[in-house]
Amino acid sequence: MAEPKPYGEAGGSARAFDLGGYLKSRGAIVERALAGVVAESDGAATRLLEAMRYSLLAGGKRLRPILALAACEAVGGALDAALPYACAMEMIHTYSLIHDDLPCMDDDDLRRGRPTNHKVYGEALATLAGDGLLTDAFKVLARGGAQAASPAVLLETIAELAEAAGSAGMVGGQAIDLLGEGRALGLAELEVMHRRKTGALFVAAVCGGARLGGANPAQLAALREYARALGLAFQVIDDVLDVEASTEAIGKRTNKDGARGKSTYPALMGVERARELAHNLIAQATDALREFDNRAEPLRALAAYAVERKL
Ligand code: GRG
Repeated sequence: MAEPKPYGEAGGSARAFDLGGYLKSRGAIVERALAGVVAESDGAATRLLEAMRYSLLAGGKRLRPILALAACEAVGGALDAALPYACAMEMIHTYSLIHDDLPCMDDDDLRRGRPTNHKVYGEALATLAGDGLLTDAFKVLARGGAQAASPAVLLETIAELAEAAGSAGMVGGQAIDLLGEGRALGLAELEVMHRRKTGALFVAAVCGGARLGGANPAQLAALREYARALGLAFQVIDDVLDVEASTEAIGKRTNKDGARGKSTYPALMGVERARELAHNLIAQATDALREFDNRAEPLRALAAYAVERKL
């Protein structure tokens, strides 16, 4: 891979950070790598691969893989060290969206501006496409990561990702969400649910990327704090967009939480206070990066973007 210039240098002078350029450059690296992680044909199972590629290569903000790369860069690591991990993150995120959209879960027709996986491939193949992406993510990480990381670092990264994606993290959060439908959750319960359902993958993205980039324990602790605050802020804004944005603008059905009587931040505290909460969380996230030099500028800018985004 042609190595793009890392942002900033240790002790280097501050300059205005071009987040648009950064997202474009790191996004392009992620897209290229993702295009190669699922084969195009496999004899009798080619339709399964097609279903996996349909959702994986459908765009999306690529926020989790870009966060993994940015965290790797923030601690002075080379992008190649975190690229298989970045791909694994997006594969797991995509599987969660495919399964979340199934009729037995949120029953959605539109995702990333196109028909959901099961609308095109049917429920059974969509379920398998999600299963394939989840399982293959660990293959991509274990095989690709072995070239850049020590066995101990890679093993810890794999364990942390499994924990974040599984019953202790995202899957557990999804279960809390489903089991809580039809009953009003308080703010504390809502936070616990979102920290697992959405936040855990953000923490894994940042900490895994940093670990593979050679982070020391103090850096990892600070980055964990950053990612915990960022993940929750992202979710608060997701709730706000569900109320305020149009379906055309964000490429998925909006106002679905309210329609289902689900507890959300705007429902519990109003849109204005929800936005204020998100801004406070981003201030916390940014403060957690105080010891980092300007190689953490992408992480700082990504935090601001998470609350200012319109999709
Ligand atoms: C089915 C195991 C399982 C888990 C589902 C992530 C998730 C858990 C459900 C998605 C539902 C949802 C809308 C959650 C809110 C936050 C979120 C994850 C939004 C989607 O992520 P983006 O905005 O999407 O990063 P793109 O398409 O840009 O990647």
